[in-house]
Amino acid sequence: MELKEIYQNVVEGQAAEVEAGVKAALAAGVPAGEILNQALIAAMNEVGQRYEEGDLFVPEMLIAARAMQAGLRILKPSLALADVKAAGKVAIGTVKGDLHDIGKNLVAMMLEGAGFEVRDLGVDVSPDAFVKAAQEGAQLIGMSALLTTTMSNMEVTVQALKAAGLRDTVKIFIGGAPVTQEYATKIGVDGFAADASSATRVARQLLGEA
Ligand code: B1M
Repeated sequence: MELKEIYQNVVEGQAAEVEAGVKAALAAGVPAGEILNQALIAAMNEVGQRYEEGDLFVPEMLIAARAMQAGLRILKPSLALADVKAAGKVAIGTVKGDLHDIGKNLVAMMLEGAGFEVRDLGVDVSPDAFVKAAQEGAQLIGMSALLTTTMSNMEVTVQALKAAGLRDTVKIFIGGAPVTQEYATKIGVDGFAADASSATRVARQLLGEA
């Protein structure tokens, strides 16, 4: 199957076709990095752009992201063998007290689609768990919050990273419906993203890859 077909199937959210396409491309000897960059990541870039332009909506973006992940699962062992360099290591989670994960999952999927190595810490993530992830090698910490009452745990986590002496070794970015750039500036994090596709752009900028 051609890369163009895999690309189109990701955009259209056809997970089974993407899986079959990636298998066929690998069997035909197409390098894993080429499938990743020219089909999966390129397609998710288009999806993200169309979402920002209001041409696609959250459900379509989720379905496309799931199709991309189906392809990624097939590709992952070959990528490890081919030693394709990850764009960076990100640990992402929804902050303590907050159980909303749809937006966070979408951001995580988009980051994976953009080539980042993503460690999903889940929901209700304590400041200590973010600190541990930083100690274990995360270069970027991503925090999501959907409740005005849990947003303050973003600042608590920043303080915990500072107390652990890790603030200068990681970049931090935040997002979620009630979160704003103003709030990000106030609590001293490095970036804010309003949605999943701008999150990948912010992550790239923070690691100096934009
Ligand atoms: Co809840 N809830 N909820 N809820 N819920 C909201 C957030 C609320 C606005 C509804 C309302 O009252 N209108 C309200 C919050 C009010 C406030 O704080 N101001 C609310 C409330 C009050 C609650 C409970 C307290 C209700 C109760 O029990 N009394 C309770 C809290 C539980 C808890 O967390 N401790 C609760 C529970 C739930 C459900 C479990 C039922 C369910 C969550 C299921 C799940 O996530 N698995 C739920 C849902 C679904 C919602 C709404 C309806 C939808 C949220 C969502 O998934 N949006 C929501 C109302 C609404 O937003 N319209 C609501 C779609 C998602 C794709 O968008 O998450 O914004 P979003 O993510 C976006 C961006 O924000 C951004 O990118 C994403 C994609 O573009 N983004 C990031 C998100 N994280 C990012 C991180 C980044 C960068 C960008 O960098 C790291």
